[in-house]
Amino acid sequence: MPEPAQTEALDTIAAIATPPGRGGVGMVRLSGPEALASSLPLLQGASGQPVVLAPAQATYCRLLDPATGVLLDEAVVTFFRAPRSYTGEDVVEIAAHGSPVLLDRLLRLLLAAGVRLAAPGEFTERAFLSGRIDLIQAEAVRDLIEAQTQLGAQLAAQQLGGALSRRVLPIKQTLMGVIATLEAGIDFAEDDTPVLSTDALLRQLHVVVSPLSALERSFARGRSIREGVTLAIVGRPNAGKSSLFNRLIDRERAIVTPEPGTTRDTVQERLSISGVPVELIDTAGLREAAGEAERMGIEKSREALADAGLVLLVLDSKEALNDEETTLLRAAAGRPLLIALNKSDLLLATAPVPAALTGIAALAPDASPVLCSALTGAGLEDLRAALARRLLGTEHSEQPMLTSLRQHGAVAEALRRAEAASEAAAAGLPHEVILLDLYSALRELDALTGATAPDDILHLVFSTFCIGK
Ligand SMILES: Nc1nc2c(ncn2[C@@H]2O[C@H](COP(=O)(O)OP(=O)(O)OP(=O)(O)O)[C@@H](O)[C@H]2O)c(=O)[nH]1
Ligand SMILES: [Mg+2]
Repeated sequence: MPEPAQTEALDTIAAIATPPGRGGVGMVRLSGPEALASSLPLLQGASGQPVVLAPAQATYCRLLDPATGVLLDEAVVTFFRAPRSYTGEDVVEIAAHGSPVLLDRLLRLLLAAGVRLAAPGEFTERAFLSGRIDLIQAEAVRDLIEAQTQLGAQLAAQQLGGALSRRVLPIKQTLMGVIATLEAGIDFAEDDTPVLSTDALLRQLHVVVSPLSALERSFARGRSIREGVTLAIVGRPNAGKSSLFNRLIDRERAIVTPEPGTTRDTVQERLSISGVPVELIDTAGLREAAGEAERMGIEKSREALADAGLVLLVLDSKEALNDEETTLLRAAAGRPLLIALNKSDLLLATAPVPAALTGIAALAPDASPVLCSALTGAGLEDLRAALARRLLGTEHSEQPMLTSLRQHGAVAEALRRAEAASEAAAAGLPHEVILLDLYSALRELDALTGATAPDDILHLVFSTFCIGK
């Protein structure tokens, strides 16, 4: 847990914490020193008596306009006394009926009583400022709310529980240990204190670099799960792109006909592949277009191809690569690409080898194409598994992952500095020089958990939250 970054008393904030629109229950949340005093004038017991709110207990109340005494609603009100609350401050949660009109009135009455409207993410920001959670956990609150798949939610919950922070802590401790040893060596150099040997120093630095490097690599996976991936299905007309698209989303969404050039506009659907939110795009077959509409469709295919995080190239198993496909494979070099050899059901027992294999081996030797049939469903599970491997990477690990660009930036920089320190140590440079890099690495790890994050970074993080959280 970081030290409280701010100790002065903040003002009292309020917001509607439930989503806009009608619902069974709607909640207004207050946090700050005046949370209780500001809400009590609006509350009354069941038989009109003044309300006493015991901490951490739900209390049935009548909601009134304090100026007119008009009954607004009935509510269940919970008071959390500082520091045992979400924000670490006094918090009052008024759960009334989920009527936007009512909740708006309630909020206005509180604002009239001197409470301020909360900014996006301000409740969580206060939890961070009070030292109750670190910055990684604060980001996890936002990620949990915004998770697109069960896996994404699970990952965020793990991070909220402090799993990622706990993975960073031992790295930071080792780093501080190395710094302390080197500092001691410098301070006592004149007193014959044995200075760390280069070998011993390199070994210790390895204990920092190696887990940092694994953590840095975890971002590819964490990012896919949190942000999702765009997956474009491309290929020549009639290869079976739309048929495969329909198979993957498990319904007949795209039009399929035996006529080449069927798909014109791109067709998009969201689905989850092994917990990764995927935006699947079916595109028009690539060829010299016959007419205006098809030409425009093909232009859109090329745009989808350029923007996609992962490309699924669909080939016809019976056909050798044509010029368009050859160019495409050449252009795809170095980009995440998966090849499906579709229509495997049409391969003859006498000629079971797909005609395109030689061309693929020459142009994309690492592609490991998947043989399948959108018609019979053969190989579809292999295709899904291959897609999952591409989306999640092969580095299987139950370890918590980096999920935001901010986290990745800090870890990548810490790693770069730690590696520079190792190189300096290997080159026999003075410990003062090595220490400069190590201190920089430490600063990055502190920024990661928010122990020393500058205000503008904090503002950036919390401004991405929704109001009321
Ligand atoms: N035998 C066989 N036919 C298939 C298979 N996949 C698709 N087809 C047939 O191939 C034809 C074209 O399929 P589509 O899915 O429309 O092909 P497409 O690649 O989307 O074609 P365009 O939209 O024109 O670019 C249809 O008649 C499909 O039924 C397969 O695995 N085996
Ligand atoms: Mg199609």
